Amino acid sequence: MLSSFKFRLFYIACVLIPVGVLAQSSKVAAPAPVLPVPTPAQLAWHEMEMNAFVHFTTNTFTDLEWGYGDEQPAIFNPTQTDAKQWARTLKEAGFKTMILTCKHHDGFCLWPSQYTEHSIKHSPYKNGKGDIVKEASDACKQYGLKFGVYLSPWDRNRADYGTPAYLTYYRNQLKELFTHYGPVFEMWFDGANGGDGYYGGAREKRRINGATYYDWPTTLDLVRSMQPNVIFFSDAGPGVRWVGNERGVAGETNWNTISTDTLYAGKPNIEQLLNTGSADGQQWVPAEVDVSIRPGWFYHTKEDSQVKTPEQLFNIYLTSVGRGSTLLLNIPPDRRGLFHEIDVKSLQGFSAILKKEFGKNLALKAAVQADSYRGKQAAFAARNLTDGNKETYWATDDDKTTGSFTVTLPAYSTVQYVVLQEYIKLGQRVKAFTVEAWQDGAWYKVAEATTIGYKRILKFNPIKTNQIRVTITDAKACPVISNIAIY
Ligand code: FUL
Repeated sequence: MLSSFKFRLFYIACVLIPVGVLAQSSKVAAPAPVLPVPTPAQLAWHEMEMNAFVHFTTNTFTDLEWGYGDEQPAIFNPTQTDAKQWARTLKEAGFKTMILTCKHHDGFCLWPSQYTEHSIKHSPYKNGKGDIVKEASDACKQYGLKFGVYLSPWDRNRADYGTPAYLTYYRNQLKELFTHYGPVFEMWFDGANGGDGYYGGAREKRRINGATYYDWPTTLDLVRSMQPNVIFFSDAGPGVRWVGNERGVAGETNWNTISTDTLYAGKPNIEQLLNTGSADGQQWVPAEVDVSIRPGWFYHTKEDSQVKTPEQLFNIYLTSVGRGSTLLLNIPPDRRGLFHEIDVKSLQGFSAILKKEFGKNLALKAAVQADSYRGKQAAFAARNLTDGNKETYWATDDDKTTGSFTVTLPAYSTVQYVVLQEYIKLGQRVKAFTVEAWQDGAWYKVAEATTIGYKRILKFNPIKTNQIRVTITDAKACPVISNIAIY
């Protein structure tokens, strides 16, 4: 006879375990990814949302946007440079990173490169002992920002620009930047190539073949061998792409996917393609929205009255982050080497608007119901949309490319923003959706849009409501949505 302890074991082995296995095998698996999907470094980049650009060089002192390359290093003389002021201001305004123009098209280097004399080491700045790349990267570390570098491929100072020797020079500089200044999260490869320049005294126009001259694959491999996780920005990525304009506006339809082999300089309407990406794109190369807080990229006193207002910056936030891209906002230090007071004030005002508009998410932990959910399993249920956990999501069965869910707010409230996020680890899917608000016994359509991606923010006329319904009307595969927020 079995003792009662043994009987329990016997019961567990013969009855409960098989039932458990059966129950498990009837579970529906998570949706298969819709390819392509982001790399872990790209995912981290999406989550940064707000990045800052810092343009600083001899142009700041010559009042130019593109230096010719014949500027004397002696003119670079910022007397109060304080990279900590830049980093502190950015941190307080909600930015996650800082990308510095270590060398712009004029070729002047903000660090004492051993490969050129055209640098800060021949400027009066700290008697030639200064290193602004180091100051900036140290300040980033101190304030918890990631650091990125811009190293212009076009160099109007170098005599060897246009020959193979210049590529060795350029790569040597990358070695300096990627080994002496700590982790670099992003490398910005500017596509500008204007032709004429000083070129060591030749003062002529030089044309290079943008498709072949730089031999990018070799350069990217070199950088990856030093820092494997760096994100490369260029028109065609491979990490992130240009958004096609410098106005701060991502496409209303914005796919993170695009086929990079179809991108080439001079292609008709390339800006339009970069702006929207393409639903059937073969690579994940999201758009980065670079725009300056001033009309120019460099500081000019005459533009002090044209600094973008907090409201303008907020609108840019809505057309960049709010359309599933990240914002790369440029703030140029002035001739003192400081962010100008007007710019600082505007950034503070911008961050105050963000806090005011997005301070309290009315949907957090709110009740939510979907018309269906995947396999009727809690793992894919609608409540994942409002649980505040970015790793959980609502998904439908595979045979559906539509679906809707309704959030019930704790009380009638005036709302004017709905924020949606796809679980992009499984790819970007949604092609069209609507948002409705319940009022006086009826649904009113308050917004209609196409793509969602990492984050979509819809702003509409304020409406008093206690229910918001989102309907996905078209998608590449079953919708997988991780978050809804309502403000
Ligand atoms: C452009 C450059 O020519 C501008 O000077 C600036 O650096 C901007 C971010 O990219 O291509």
